[in-house]
Amino acid sequence: MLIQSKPSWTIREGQETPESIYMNRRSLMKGFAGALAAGCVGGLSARVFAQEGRARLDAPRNEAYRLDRELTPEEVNLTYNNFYEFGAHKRISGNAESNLVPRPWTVEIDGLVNTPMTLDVDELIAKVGGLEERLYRLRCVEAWSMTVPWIGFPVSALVNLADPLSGAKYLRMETFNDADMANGIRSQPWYPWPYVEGMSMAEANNELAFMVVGAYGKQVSNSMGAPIRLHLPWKYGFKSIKSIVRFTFTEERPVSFWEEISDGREYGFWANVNPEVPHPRWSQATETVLHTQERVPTLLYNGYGEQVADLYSGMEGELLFR
Ligand SMILES: Nc1nc2c(c(=O)[nH]1)N[C@H]1C(S)=C(S)[C@@H](COP(=O)(O)O)O[C@H]1N2
Ligand SMILES: [Mo]
Repeated sequence: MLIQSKPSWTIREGQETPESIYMNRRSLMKGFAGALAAGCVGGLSARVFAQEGRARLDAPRNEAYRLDRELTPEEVNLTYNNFYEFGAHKRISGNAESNLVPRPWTVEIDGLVNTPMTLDVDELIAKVGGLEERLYRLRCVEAWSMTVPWIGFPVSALVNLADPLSGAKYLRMETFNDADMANGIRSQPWYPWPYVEGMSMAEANNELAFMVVGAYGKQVSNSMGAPIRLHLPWKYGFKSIKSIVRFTFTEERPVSFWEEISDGREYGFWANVNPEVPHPRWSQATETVLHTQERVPTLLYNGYGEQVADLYSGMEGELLFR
């Protein structure tokens, strides 16, 4: 399924990524080395232990979704995040763990559907049927990548539950908008809160589109978007919206958070990964694998072209790759 890449990459860091990200990555790696040397009693490990309150989630692994790379260690995924509601930097996990309250959590399903509903996230999880684990890549637009053992259910199960009307062309999703829970909402009033994302109905019904409620055998952490977030592995990470409170089926294409901020110039609606289409300010040809610092080639559709390329046939005129 994924194209096997040979491990012949040279390590070149920081050249295409913004300086702040490079600096954060360096201090992260220094933090790990230090924690190991000191027998693991740094602030980083303390935060990881704080996560142990999350419930275990046992879900069978779906072997159709495998990786040709090793998994990113859990501590890295828990503590290196993009979640602007908690700040415009990578080290938001302490803030998110202390202040995001992921349960009880109400989710609304509305818009062009036969069955609008307001329900608790655990009720939603019960209604869609079984959970499964899938190993997926995550490629951030900032040219770093991770791999994650996500637990969740196909977005198509939510579509079936909502039973959309024929006029529904897009699924719009919205993150919570509570400045008491996330102080970045108040301190960064220039952003168009709440965080909004969207996908076409064809994308929502693609087998790869995944609603995430867990990772690493547990409920998903606050920092990674508890209690429910999206993962679209063939798109840049910003499409995979966290801590969703609302799913709206619409005829009109929604304008997503980063699309609105950049007026479509830097971040578009489709945002499919393509190594040959640079971001206006850096190349997308390669990516840094976060925990090893290896610089590896980026693959078209992040390696998932076989499953998704057909979604875009006939759409060549659109800005598909940023
Ligand atoms: N609500 C919300 N969702 C979000 C973001 C955000 O800032 N707010 N950041 C996005 C970006 S840019 C990326 S790369 C992924 C990061 O997910 P992770 O922190 O679990 O790796 O979340 C995406 N979802
Ligand atoms: Mo990202």
